[in-house]
This record gives sequence, C-alpha cells and structure tokens, in this order.
Amino acid sequence: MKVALLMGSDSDFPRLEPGLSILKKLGIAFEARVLSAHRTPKAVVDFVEQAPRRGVRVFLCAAGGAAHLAGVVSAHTDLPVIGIPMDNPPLGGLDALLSTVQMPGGVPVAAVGAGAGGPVNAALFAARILALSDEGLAQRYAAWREQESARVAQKDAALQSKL
Ligand code: RP5
Repeated sequence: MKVALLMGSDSDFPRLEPGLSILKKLGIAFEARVLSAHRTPKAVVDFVEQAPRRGVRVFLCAAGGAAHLAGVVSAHTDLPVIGIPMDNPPLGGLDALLSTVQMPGGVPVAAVGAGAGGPVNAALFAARILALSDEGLAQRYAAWREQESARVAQKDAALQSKL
C-alpha cells in the first residue's frame, strides 16, 4: 500500500519534505509528483486513474493560492484525499485553506492546517488510514508516538535543569 503526494508546483516541495520524512520513518511507500490542477489537468486525471493499480491507497494533495488540486483529485477517485493548503504569499495560506475545505457536498476532501504542521499531519493521517488494515504499520505508528512523547519529556527535563 502506498501514499501518493501530489504538489501543484516544485516551489511547494521544500515545505513538504517533513511529511515525506514521516512516511519514510514509518516505512510507508510513496510516490511524489509535481502535477497541477491548472497547468497539467490531464496529467492529474491520468495519474489519479492509474495510481490504484500501483498500490496507491491515499492521496495527499498540496497546493497554494487557488488550491484546486485536492478537489480535482477527489472528483476522480473514491480513495481518501487529504488536502494540504500551502502558506504562500500574499494571503499566507488562507486562500488555499478555504479553497481546500469548502468542497461541495459529495466530493470529500479532508484538510490539514496551513503552515508547518500541515504536511506532517497529512502524512500521519495517511498512516492512520493505512494502519487500519496493516498491523505492522499500526505498531510502528505507536512506537513513533512513544518516541515523540519521550522527546518532549527530555526537553522538559532539559528546561528544568536550566531553571
Ligand atoms: C499552486 O500555485 C502551487 O501549488 C503553488 O503553491 C502555487 C505557486 O506555484 P509556482 O508559481 O511557484 O509554480 O498551484
């Protein structure tokens, strides 16, 4: 089972890398592509139609501004689609956030927040979906959470030692 991360532009990629790191840490196979709902609409549809045959089960769609990518992908698949609104200037991501969440009834897109947490949470949400039918992944996810909790506890201990 794989995750497909689509981004509207290569300019989105640096902010998406933390999400890909999460997928790698959890041992989730992925494909990552620059495909634009506006600039390469036919390529988006071709990708979405063919991806399930290669094992893709969740789509992550990152786009900024007039962010239509997640909606277009959802219109062409019955698999789960998670939109990642990119926090581009000049509106700081509010435009992409509203474009992503305000889908008409019948064409579902789940959305994560704009900003640094978005790509990470999108990857984690995809992991939770895939873990429903993958016990090994569920265990890796649980281990990752324990490590994260331990990291916070270490930071707290470091802070206490400075006070
Ligand atoms: C969106 O337009 C992309 O997702 C990107 O966030 C934004 C700007 O793209 P570039 O002009 O940097 O290629 O479709």
